[in-house]
This record gives sequence, structure tokens and C-alpha cells, in this order.
Amino acid sequence: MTQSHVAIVAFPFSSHAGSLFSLARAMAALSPSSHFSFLSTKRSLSSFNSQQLLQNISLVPISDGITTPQARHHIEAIELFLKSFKESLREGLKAAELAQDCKVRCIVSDAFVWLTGDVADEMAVNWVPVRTGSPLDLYARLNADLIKEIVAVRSYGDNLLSFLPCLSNHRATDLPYGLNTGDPNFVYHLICDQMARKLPESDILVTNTIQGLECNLDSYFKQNFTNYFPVGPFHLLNPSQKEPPTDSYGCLSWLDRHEPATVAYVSLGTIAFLCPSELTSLANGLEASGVPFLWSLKEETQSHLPSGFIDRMNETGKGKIVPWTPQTSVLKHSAVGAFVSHCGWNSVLESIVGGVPLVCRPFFGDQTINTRLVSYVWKVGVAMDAGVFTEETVVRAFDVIFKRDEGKKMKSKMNELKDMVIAAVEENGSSKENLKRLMKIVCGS
Ligand code: U2F
Repeated sequence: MTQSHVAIVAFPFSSHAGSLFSLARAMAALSPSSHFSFLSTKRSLSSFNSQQLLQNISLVPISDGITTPQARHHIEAIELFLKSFKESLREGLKAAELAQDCKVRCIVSDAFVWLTGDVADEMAVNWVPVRTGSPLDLYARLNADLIKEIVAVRSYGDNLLSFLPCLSNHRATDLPYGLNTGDPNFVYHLICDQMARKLPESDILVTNTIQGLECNLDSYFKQNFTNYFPVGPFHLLNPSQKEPPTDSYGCLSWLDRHEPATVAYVSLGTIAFLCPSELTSLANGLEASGVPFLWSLKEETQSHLPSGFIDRMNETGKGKIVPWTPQTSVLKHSAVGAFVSHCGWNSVLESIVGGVPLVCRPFFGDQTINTRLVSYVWKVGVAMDAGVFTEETVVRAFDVIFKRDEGKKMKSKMNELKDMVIAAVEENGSSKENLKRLMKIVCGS
């Protein structure tokens, strides 16, 4: 008999839904007598395999807002999804209640789909917003008015943002695109801006981080949200996950053939992409460095690599290029000594868990803030000097990480962060304890 019915609502683009699904699994495991309906678009739900489902989780499709079948740029797909979101969500929730024959008592959602808060109000149930991306980025968004006021009137440039306690080691140039630069009507910026205006209406906030990882952030969030739960990293909350990683391209066996900390892993996440000339610079830098590498690169992008590059890498065995890797396992493999990344928040957390220093090339959103955190605050990575890949900067970054004392210090600092994170998800660790507290709000027990 289901005691509580909880709805969990995903933002169905990039890695957001996967990240929230890890949290959903952890909640479902902690409360077997509750039922969890996970709502997202059909397409995003199709990426979860049945092995990942627990008995008390069901997947509930909601409309993607697309009425005519034609290829869409993902920005247009997001706009269409959001346009019909409230209506789709109401329908999805009705279907979930009918299927379980039980009213929903609480709605947990990705903070990106902040309109969920309005629907929860209509139903007179609790709304629990979850920030799946960088919490420090959320802090910047929550302080956007102050930032715009101060940064716009003075020429800040590379000066530190000392008026913001949690970003006092960041510069104006590290702030997210759209916050005080670029097109304010860009859909990602609009989502973040509206999310930051809506969130203070809630007294609950869940983040994908651990207590104490980012200086001063816990006390800021505690002051602003009576119920603040840092319960990350979400992907580590399910220790009972026994199934071996899907490794369709043999990445792990390829890594097995390499000595410890000798290989670079390259991945720019799920949506960022390089223009052909920068892709060539990265490829040339990887080749010139002589460091063996595993590169996750979508098939359609592989065709833009310099001619003969893939064949040469296959023949020499220096590089393996695949469309997808089991990244969390790759980063935990002893052979991996550096991670060339766009610094998406999940990638940063996964790199910490693997104890692997980063080479950072941010694109948009929270990635610039994360890059500064990694390279300057934590000192566990190297940022590209010019902001983009050049052959020289790639070679130099590997030289630092693989050969210099500075690289050894990064590795040891990374291992300290790793120990903190692992301790947080152990039994009685802060994330596990915070999750138990959160469950009292979500399930009522
Ligand atoms: C958006 O970021 P992305 O989805 O592009 O990047 P990440 O947050 O780093 O997440 C990528 C995930 O995809 C997985 C990897 C991460 O969990 O393990 N993955 C994989 O398993 N195999 C591969 O070959 C490649 C990737 C956004 F752009 C960022 O700015 C945000 O920080 C982020 C979170 O909100 O979402």
C-alpha cells in the first residue's frame, strides 16, 4: 500500500534529467513504501534503462510541446517545451495520480522548470526545487540585481568581485554569459533569471553538492532557505547500483592497457561543441603533446577532424575516439591523469570523485564560474589562457599536469576534495544525513 505519492519533474535537456533521476532513485530506495512518479518527455525517459528502475518508481511521459515532426535545434526544442510546460505538467500529474490511484503529496522538480512551483500551489502541495547544476552559479543568479548594479557602473574587468562573499575570488569575466554580458533574451539566461526570481518564494532548496565544498555557500543558502539540503553528488547516492557500466566502445579495456595517470580523457559534455578550427587546434594539441588520450566525440563531429587524424591515432594507438564513454567509470580508472572538460557541473563532480585534475575550456552557463572555482579557488586544474583551445595551450596544460610539481600539487589537492566528497556519501556522512532530513518533507516520514 502506497503511503505517499511523490512527483519528480525533470528538465528534459542535456544531463539534467539523468542527474535528477539519480536523486529519485536514492529517494525511492530510502522510502520503499512511497511511490515516485518521474515526469519527463518521452525522449528523455527513453535514455533510462529498465535496470535503473526500482519497483516504486514509474516513468510518466509529458508532452515536449512539439506538434509538427521536423528536426529542431535544441534551443527551439527548449522554447517549445517551456511554452506548453504548465499544461503538460498538469496532464502528466493527473495521469500519475490515476495510475497510482493516489494523490500526489509533494512535487520535487529541477529548479530550471520553476513553473512547477505554480502548479504545486494550485494543488496546495509542497514544491521542492532542486538545483542540478552549479550551486555557485545559482548564488550569482540570486545576486543578479546587485551584480548588475555594481558591475555595470564600474569597469570591473579582471578585478575580484569582493562585494560578494561567495564569489570574492571570481572576476566579472567569470560570471555566466547573459548575467551581465551577451543576449539577455537567450533562453538559458531567461530560464536562470526567472528561476532565481521564483526560488526565494520557496523556503526549500536542494543542491547537487556537499556541505563545505564551496566557501561560505552553506551559510548563504541556510540564511535564505529555511530548509537547505546539499545532498550531492547525486550519482553517488546509490551505492547498491550493481550493474556493470555499459561500455559499448571498449573504453575501459583500452584504459587497462595504460600505466597509472598517463592518459588524458577528453569530453565536452552533452551540448557544447567546437567550431572546426578550434576542433583542429585541440586535435593538433593532443597529438603534439604525445599524451595518450580517450576522446568522447559525437559521430557527426568526428567528420570535422583533420584528415587522417583518426587513422593515425588508431595506427599508433595514441588516441581512442568514441561517440560515448561510461564517463564516471572512466574518471575512476587509474590510467586517467587529466580531464579536458567544458566544466559542466556533473563533470566537475565526477572528476573530483576520480581524483583527476582538469583542463578547463568553458562555453556558457555555469561553466565559466566552475572553471574559476577549479583553476583558481581549488587549484585543481588549468584554464585555457586564451579561453579557447590552441595547440600550444593544450600542450602546456598537459606539461603542467603530467610533468610539473604544480601538477602533483593539483593531484594531491584533488585527492583531498575526493576524500571530502566520499565521506559525505558514506553512511552518516553529511549528504546521507541531509537526504534523510529531506525525506521527511518529501514523504512525510
Ligand atoms: C549542462 O551540461 P552537460 O550536460 O553538457 O555536462 P555535465 O553537467 O558535465 O554532464 C555531462 C554528463 O554526461 C555524462 C557525464 C556527465 O554525467 O558522465 N557523459 C557520459 O557519461 N559519457 C560521455 O561520453 C559524455 C558525457 C550544462 F551545459 C552545464 O553548464 C551544467 O553545469 C550541466 C548541469 O546542469 O548541464
